[in-house]
Amino acid sequence: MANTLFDGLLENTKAEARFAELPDGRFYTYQDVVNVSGKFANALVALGVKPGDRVAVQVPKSIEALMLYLGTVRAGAVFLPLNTGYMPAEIEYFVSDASPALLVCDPEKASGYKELANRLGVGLETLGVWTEPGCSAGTLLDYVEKASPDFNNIDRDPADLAAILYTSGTTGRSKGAMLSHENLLSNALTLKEYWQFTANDVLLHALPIFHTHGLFVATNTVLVSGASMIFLPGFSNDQVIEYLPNATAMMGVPTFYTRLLDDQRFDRDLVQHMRLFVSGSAPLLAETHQQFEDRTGHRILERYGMTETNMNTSNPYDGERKAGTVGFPLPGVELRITDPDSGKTLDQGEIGIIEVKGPNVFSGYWQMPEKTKEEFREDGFFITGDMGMIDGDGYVHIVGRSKDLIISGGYNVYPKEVELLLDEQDGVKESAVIGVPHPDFGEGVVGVIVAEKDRALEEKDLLESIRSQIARYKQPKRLVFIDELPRNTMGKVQKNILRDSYKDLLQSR
Ligand code: MCA
Ligand code: AMP
Repeated sequence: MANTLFDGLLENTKAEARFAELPDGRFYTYQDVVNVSGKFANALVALGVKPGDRVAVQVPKSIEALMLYLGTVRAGAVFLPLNTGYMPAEIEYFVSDASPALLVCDPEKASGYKELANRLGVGLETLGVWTEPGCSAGTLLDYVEKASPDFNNIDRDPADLAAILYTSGTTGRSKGAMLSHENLLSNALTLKEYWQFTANDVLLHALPIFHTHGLFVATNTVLVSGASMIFLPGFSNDQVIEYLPNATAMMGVPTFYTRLLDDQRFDRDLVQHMRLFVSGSAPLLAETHQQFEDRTGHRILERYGMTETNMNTSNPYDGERKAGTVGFPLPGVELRITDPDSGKTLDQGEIGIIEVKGPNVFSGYWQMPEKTKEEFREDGFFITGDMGMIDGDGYVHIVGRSKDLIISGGYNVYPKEVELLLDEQDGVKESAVIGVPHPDFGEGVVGVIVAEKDRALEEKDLLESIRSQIARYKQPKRLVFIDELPRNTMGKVQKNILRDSYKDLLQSR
């Protein structure tokens, strides 16, 4: 027996090789990864975490948070990362739904979470950045510092759960995607081969680590390749430009690349030595792809994935990287395009819903068997909700979404969740939330509001009233007030008309 994910990820690594370089000057070798994640695993056990328990984590990006992820996996528990932008009301939902054994939060947020943790009967620990032994960086490290680095990994089968990641739902209720050891390991191995990662690679890591992209695509691929990374706390042009000369590869959302292209320091000389730039999480405009090539000589490699499925398709490493497409199904992934109504498989060139099947695809939504059933076909294909087609050369194109979803700077916003909140506000009769073009984030959130009769509402007051209730990136960048929402004969709000009317609203920076 073995711990499928941890053993698989670390299988070919060399103890003395470098795993991470941090901007504060610290380095982690692979031996450090084993020792420190072992300490975290022992600390979790000391805190009463048992195999199968969930460990919910909302902490700033740090190497310690990564070690907590690996420690959780080694202890046989289930890692549940949460966006650092979520407000306490949002956290309460995830904690009630997943009933974790432990909630680990930012030391600065602990006082705000005590009552919630007590009420829900969840252990609360804090984790900050551990710059040196003994530094006060949260309560979890008190256990970690005392713990032994030796830990006998808990056996976990390929089908056992390694992580739960929440994705927002079209009904406004978030769903926990259950990801197994096999889902994560198989995808990491596939990406290593497909993108030709080796122990010589240095990945510039500027993504957040509470999502599939930064946590699994980036980190697991580095681990399984025995490669190393420069682990930045977040994305900023200054830091990326400073560290690019020491990197060989970078992964990002399209906003990273448009921001870099806006910076004259980002030029051919700076990136001449680079091997690979990967983009995903949101559509990369063909125009950005072209500008990037003109400026740097590199063709960005675009790929397509989802929280529920990890990575599904990718443009080839060798061979034509076709702008505006997400490439071919990855080895082991079956992909088909179906008719949204009948579910029948469509011919090449026809537009329909993208469905996928493979070892990368999750097993279902946490405690939502009905919802899970709705999103899988009987033959095991998962219905992604993305609209696409396959061209004559076999490249997959994403042409839209059948789900009402906004992707802003790589973060998903489900309009329903924001509409429910706006509708609750004093003086609001109803609302419709839409995504419109945004020069930095690709799409930006706009709320269209109908006020109750004889009520005059102010944009800034209404925005203020929701400010502390949902994550900042979900909040509308602008609100507009109209007398009536356009509806079709079935009474459904015609969001396409609204999107057209307000398409220029966020265009000026
Ligand atoms: C920040 N703000 C945003 C966003 N980010 N608003 C809308 N959408 C966003 N993505 C808000 C801030 O709160 C702030 O508001 C204002 O916008 C300006 O913030 P700024 O400082 O410019 O932002 P930033 O801190 O530089 O962040 C932008 C970012 C970040 C670097 C693009 O959003 C980011 O790291 N995105 C990556 C997301 C990601 O990893 N997605 C992968 C998930 P105010 O000033 O008013 O307070 S998808 C996934 O995993 C699937 C599987 C896949 O395929 O990969
Ligand atoms: P998430 O639920 O956060 O995992 O986001 C997954 C969604 O992001 C997918 O269903 C797609 O709609 C979108 N997505 C991911 N990669 C791409 C891409 N390269 N092009 C267009 N959309 C993408």
